[in-house]
Amino acid sequence: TLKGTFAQRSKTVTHPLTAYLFRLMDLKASNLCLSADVATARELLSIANRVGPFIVVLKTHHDMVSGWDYDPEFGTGKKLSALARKHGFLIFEDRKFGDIGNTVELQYTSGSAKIIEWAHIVNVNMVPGKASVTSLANAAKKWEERSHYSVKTSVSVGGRSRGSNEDDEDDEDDDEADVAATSEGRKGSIVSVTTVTHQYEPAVSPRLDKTILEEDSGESVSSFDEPPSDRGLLILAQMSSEGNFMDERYTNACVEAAREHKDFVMGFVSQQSLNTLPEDDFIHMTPGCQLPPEEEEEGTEVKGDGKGQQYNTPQKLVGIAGTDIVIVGRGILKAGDPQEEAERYRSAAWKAYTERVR
Ligand code: UP6
Repeated sequence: TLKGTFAQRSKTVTHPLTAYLFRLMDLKASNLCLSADVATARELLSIANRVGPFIVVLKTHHDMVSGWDYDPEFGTGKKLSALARKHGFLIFEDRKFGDIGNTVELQYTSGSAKIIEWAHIVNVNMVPGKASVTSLANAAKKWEERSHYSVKTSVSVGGRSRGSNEDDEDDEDDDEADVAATSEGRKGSIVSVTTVTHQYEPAVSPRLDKTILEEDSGESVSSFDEPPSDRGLLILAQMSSEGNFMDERYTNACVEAAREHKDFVMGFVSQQSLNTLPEDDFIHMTPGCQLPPEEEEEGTEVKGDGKGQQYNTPQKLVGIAGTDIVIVGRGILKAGDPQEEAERYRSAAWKAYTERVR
């Protein structure tokens, strides 16, 4: 898949959220994720609004943000979701869950933060074993079922019944379609069963701070479709930090777990592409990315942060190692003009991608 374009991959990938993300990347010409490691909720919303046009994923560490408002209707999570819809990006809470299955499930869905409610994507540190992935997958499934309802329309003309989901080859597994087929069956056979899924929307949309909205430079309402309501997981398979313990055997076990949960696992946080089998189409997001300062030559080595972080350029990560999205924190946040710097990173990462697939 190193040569496959994001547009092509959006059509074939299994996970609906990955398909949406690939489409977004193609539309916005961006494979940039901002790691919004800021101190306050106010700064978080402000930077999300300013950098939103240049990114496709916003990564958070909600537990380093002070002043996080936990209100389920009007809190920080809901405000972030509103900005995500407005600019077209997904929210990735970099929680790196790392405990027994039962605990990670509760940490994902409960507590003050209720991460599952506002984060499209989370990630897991697989040290405790594969059960943590299974538990998060089950939690997401339960949540997805709860927050949806279905409306069914059946047409009876003659022929065999089938669900509207074209990927669903096996009608026997589709309980709801079977029920519809049985009730309609008395009158005649069914040619199509259409399932329309609606998402519950809060009655009032979250009030975004007026000053935050006014910081916006231009057009404010985007025309991006709503993302699917599916939740997604990234497995932390490789780290950027010096001397980390994620060796090849560990990374391979992560890939194995991902293949076992393709309906929930979107891909990896990794330093290289881990798609090795022909059917693998996982997405790869990569932290430890910086560009040399603008005045220096392209391709210059980038130093670490003196605290174990190691940096590579988008050219090396996307162009050579074959990852898809670069995750940039301080490279953008510490710049004099974060908006301008986000555009510089977007353009460099996108160039690395277009040259790779050419
Ligand atoms: N992160 C890494 N390396 C990993 C996994 N995650 O740096 O292997 C996260 C950090 C931070 C961000 O927790 O939020 O990515 C990198 O930030 P930086 O660009 O400012 O170094």
